[in-house]
Amino acid sequence: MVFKFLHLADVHLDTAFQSRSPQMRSFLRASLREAFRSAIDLAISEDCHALLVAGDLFDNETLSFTTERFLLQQMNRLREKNIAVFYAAGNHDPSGISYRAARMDWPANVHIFRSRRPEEVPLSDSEGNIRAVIAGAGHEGKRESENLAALFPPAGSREIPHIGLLHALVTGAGGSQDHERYAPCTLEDLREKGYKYWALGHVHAGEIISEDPHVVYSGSLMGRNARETGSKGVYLVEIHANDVKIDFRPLAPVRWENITVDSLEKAANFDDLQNIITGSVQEYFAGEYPPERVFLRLNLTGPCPLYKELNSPENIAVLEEELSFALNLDYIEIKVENLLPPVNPDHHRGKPHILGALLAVIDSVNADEEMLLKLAPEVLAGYQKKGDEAGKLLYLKSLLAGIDFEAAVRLLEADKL
Ligand SMILES: [Mn+2]
Repeated sequence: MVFKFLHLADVHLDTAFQSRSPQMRSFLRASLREAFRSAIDLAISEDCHALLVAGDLFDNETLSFTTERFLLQQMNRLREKNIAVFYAAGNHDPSGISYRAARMDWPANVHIFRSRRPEEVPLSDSEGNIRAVIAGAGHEGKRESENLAALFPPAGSREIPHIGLLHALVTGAGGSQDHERYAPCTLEDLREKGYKYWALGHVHAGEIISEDPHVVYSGSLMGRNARETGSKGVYLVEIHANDVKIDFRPLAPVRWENITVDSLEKAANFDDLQNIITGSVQEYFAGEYPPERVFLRLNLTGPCPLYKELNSPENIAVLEEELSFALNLDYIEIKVENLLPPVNPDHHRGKPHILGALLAVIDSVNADEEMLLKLAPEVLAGYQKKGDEAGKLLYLKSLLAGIDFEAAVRLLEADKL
């Protein structure tokens, strides 16, 4: 028997989008709903047996009446097509009695894994044969600190596929450092259960952590800021006996990209600046924009003669506007925190002034490893290994990288930069 389902997670319907303008906020919220509606469309058009939601379907504090109604309508569309929904609560939509998920009027096809104690729910076909067993557990509160995965029962049967559904942090997964350690577990905790597929939520980057068995973060359904870049969507999964086929389907109407431009040394005026940036962005996309609406964060970094001008919010706003027009992008935000004044330490080396002398000291320490070890403090914050002199030297040199530049910026008067 075949079991076909969609795995999605981290939709975060009605994200606050606090730092955005009211117009942008409502656009992004509408885009999240659009992405979710597309997932429902896909589950229906692909004749899925189930939709698996691995938590953070919405943000408990900010879910509006309109979106609550929208969500229930979408679940009802699945009910009309006989598609089951399995939903394991996450830390943003916990299932405890005082939270929204517990009080909503979910249609009968929706099974919510509310308890942090895992339970197993069989899914049968019209003749009563068990197609699959979904094992899931939910976050009852906002800060689940226990390893919930460890409590899951091992798969009893080899014939019937067992699917795990959980919002959890698998330690060591890519992007896991960006997320809170809620319901932490190891890959081994999941592997040893004998399940065919683990549908996970929490890490927004999305990752196939293992293929035997499949342990998968679907990632956020839509990127919500410049840290969640690239194509976003769901996994369409088909399990037939021992064969597990998974297919990523992009669904988000919006896609974030994050581009760093660090070649601004020659940007002497506004036109130069625009030309360099548009060139870099076009190169990044290699002449072909993705099909989604692109939201772009531009990080301007490194030395730039327009350093001071780019400190003005008004100038940034004009640059953002002109660039989005020139590049035909829906939205651009520019970050200049890592921009530097156009200093070249080489121009000051060997000169008879304080900066010249300081640069000479820096250069001599850089070239003299014995001296460097002698100057290093006993305890180093970032390097604790004992007895590894080569490693310690590498670490010390990494600390010195760019210090000549730093010295020049600090010692030169602003108008001489
Ligand atoms: Mn999340």
